[in-house]
Amino acid sequence: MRTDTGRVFRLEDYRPSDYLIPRTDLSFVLSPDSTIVTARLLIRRREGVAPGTPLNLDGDGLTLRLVEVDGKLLEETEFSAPPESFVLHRPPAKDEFVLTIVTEISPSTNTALMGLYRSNGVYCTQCEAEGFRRITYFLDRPDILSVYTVRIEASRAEAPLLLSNGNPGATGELPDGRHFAVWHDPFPKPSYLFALVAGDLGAIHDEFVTMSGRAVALAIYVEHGKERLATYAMDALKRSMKWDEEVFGREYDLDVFNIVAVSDFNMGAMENKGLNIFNDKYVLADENTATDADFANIEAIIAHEYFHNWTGNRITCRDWFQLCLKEGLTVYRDHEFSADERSRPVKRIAEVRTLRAHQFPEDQGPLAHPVRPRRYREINNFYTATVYEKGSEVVRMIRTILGREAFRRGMDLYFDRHDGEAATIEDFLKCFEEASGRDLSQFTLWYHQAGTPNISATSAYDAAAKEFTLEIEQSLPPTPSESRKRLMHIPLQFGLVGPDGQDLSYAAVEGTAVEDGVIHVRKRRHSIRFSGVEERPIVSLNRGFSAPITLSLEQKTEHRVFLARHDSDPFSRWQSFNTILTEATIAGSKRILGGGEAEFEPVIAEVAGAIVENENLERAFRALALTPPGEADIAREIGSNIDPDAIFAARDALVRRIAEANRDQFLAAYHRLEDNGLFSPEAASAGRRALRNVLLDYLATTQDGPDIASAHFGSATNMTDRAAALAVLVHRHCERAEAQDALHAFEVTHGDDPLVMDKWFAIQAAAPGPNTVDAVQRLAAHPRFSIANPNRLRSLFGTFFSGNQSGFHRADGAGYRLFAETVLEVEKRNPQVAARLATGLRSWRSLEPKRQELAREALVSIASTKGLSADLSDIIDRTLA
Ligand code: 0A1
Ligand code: ZN
Repeated sequence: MRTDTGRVFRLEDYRPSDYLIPRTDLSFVLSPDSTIVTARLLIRRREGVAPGTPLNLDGDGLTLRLVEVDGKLLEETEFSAPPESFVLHRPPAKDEFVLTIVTEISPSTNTALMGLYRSNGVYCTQCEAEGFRRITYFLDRPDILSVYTVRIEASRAEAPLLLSNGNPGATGELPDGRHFAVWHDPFPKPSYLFALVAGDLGAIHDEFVTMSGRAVALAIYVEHGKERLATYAMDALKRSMKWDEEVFGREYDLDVFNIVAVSDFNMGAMENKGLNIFNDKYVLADENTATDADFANIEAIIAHEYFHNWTGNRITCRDWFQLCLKEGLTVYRDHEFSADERSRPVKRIAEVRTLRAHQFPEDQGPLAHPVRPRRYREINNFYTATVYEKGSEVVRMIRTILGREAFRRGMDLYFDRHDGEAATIEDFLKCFEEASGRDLSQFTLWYHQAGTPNISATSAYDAAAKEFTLEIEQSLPPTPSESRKRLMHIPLQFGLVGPDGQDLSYAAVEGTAVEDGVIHVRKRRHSIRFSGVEERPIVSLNRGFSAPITLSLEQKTEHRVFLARHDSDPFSRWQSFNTILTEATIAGSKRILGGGEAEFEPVIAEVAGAIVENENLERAFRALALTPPGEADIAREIGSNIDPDAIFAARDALVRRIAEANRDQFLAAYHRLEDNGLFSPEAASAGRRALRNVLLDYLATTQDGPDIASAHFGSATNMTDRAAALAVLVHRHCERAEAQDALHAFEVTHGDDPLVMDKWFAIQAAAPGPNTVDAVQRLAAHPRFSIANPNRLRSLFGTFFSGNQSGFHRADGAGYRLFAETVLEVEKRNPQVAARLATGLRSWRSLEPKRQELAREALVSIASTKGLSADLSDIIDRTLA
């Protein structure tokens, strides 16, 4: 493990390397404790670099066994190999030479899960971002593209399956029960896309014929006995391949495409060329083990990794500052895929909820950074919601500004021009400027400035003149190390909604660029006058969430109610009701803090009732509309001096109020939506379950709540319903025997399935209230829990620290003490996962003063621990700064 050196990497320091590595031949002789890696690297001096310039390679924790140049063994004086690098002092003066390096590594003791490690007895690799240097010395940076040939040798009994990138080559038997396989990847790639898997796994196989008629052999490898659980992932893969051909004109390029599911994985999945490696959570699914959300995630992540083949692999990043070039764009592509495969409005609402839950707090706290950061200490900490989700929103805005056709021309130009290269954000933007003739220079600020812009708006209607005016003002709050911000180009989709719910037309508009239903905000203030507006409209702003901003729009509740009922844009319709619920909860929490009780206007419950009954709306949409904003959403809106207990109480009161007012109607709807016993993971069926389960959550607060939830649990024929009922019981009735019985029954049925048990841990870790700290501590000692496995850690501790407002932020600081202890314990094995857990306190400064002080103490206790990893100290230092 690298400990913190405090080194900062800066974008402006980028310079090309002195040497290139056009060919890389690797040989692995696998054994758990001592794997021998022989790297034969064709090294080419870059033009203009002085002959004899020292060659510096990256390394991390390697044991060097041997070095040769052009087949000649080197003396120890000719090179040095301190822990983090290899230096060849005087390389041959000729243009090219072959450097052979033999290193020894120990996969079985690699607990950081970076480089070559073992998961359940399977050898696997994770090289992004800087894991390849834990396998061999190399120019481990994304702008070094090399053609790889890989030979893997292992015991056949231990590893009958030997996989690497590219296409399969020779295989053969060796003495002593060993065998080998050779793989060749003709596409030059950066080292972070290297992968190797060796082990004893089961598989499902299929085939995809590409648009030019080439047959590609597809395989998904999983633990023996779990093959059947990979069928949904395979189906998603084939749909992704087809979609990328149809929508982006991108065809797959190798003879094989392999996916391997492993149970120990730091992130979701990895796009290694031709050999994607997945966290098994995002491959394995059937109705008894996976929820509808799991199916949707599997579809999205399978697509995401596959789409990287073009956006990431064929065109990669020049340096890690450009991470959003591949991630923001690929998230945009997977969002579009899911929108096409499922319901576009429902998908959009889900995306915005995710963005607000994960990216907004990042942007509004001490870890804020631009979509393209300018500096980092540990790149692993920049796989963030800002780079991924906001990065995707920025691409979506480009599409909104350019329109569909020009956007597609820009993408085509990008693929044509940069195929086989390591590119930058500037390269990317230039393609859209050229393809559309538009000037995107002001828009570029979305990549460079951190923080969430705010738009405030007021409106007025002059009935006599038939004029409607909109006053719009943009502002961007300061973020760490960026106190002054420049004005952004914000594309706001809008409509002027008339009394019948239809958009009103207008004769002319004055004051700014309004184009095809989009206001292009570029200045601090805009005064926009629409003339010829026949009736008083209600303005619907930021339709479809066209820009990732916060909106301060003075609007009466009755106008919001009108939009919630009638806006033709489904996103805005959802937003209007969500804003009503948010504002009501905030007002309720203020009253509670003042010693009173939360009160709610009756119209809120009325609208909720009307939504349930509105058969013109998709069920999944209705489910989302009825889902009250989470406690963290409310806290974010309040912004400072947060008391999570008051928010919890207000939200709970709102749910009870809505349920009480609509009890009979909700119960009737709940019964109407009953399961017919036949399961399909498709969006329409999932929507029915989602609506029924939201109703269950409301009904659980009413008189027969525990009985209804318990019956729901007992009769569930799929995991979505079972997990929903368990959550309702544990979160709303944890003191009742029904809750404990359900927990027990769930454990008896699913105790041997770690991924399902993750739900059991997570549901308990998310239980609101002061007792959950102790419960989480108890669960950490449960035989099914393991501190070594990232999925277990995330389900128990990740859920508690980042997903349980009232439980984690217990007033006496017990949650924070558990936080410090756990983060330090995890860090000893896996710094990357520890650093992620540690982001659970990133919003500590918005807490009320007492909690703030207790949180600060916990953070300081971590910061003052000696020998912290670069990953963890980077997060803690920035959080405290
Ligand atoms: N590129 C992957 C995500 C990923 C990033 C880092 C990892 O290890 C440190 C692993 C995976 C993706 O976007 O899917
Ligand atoms: Zn990605």
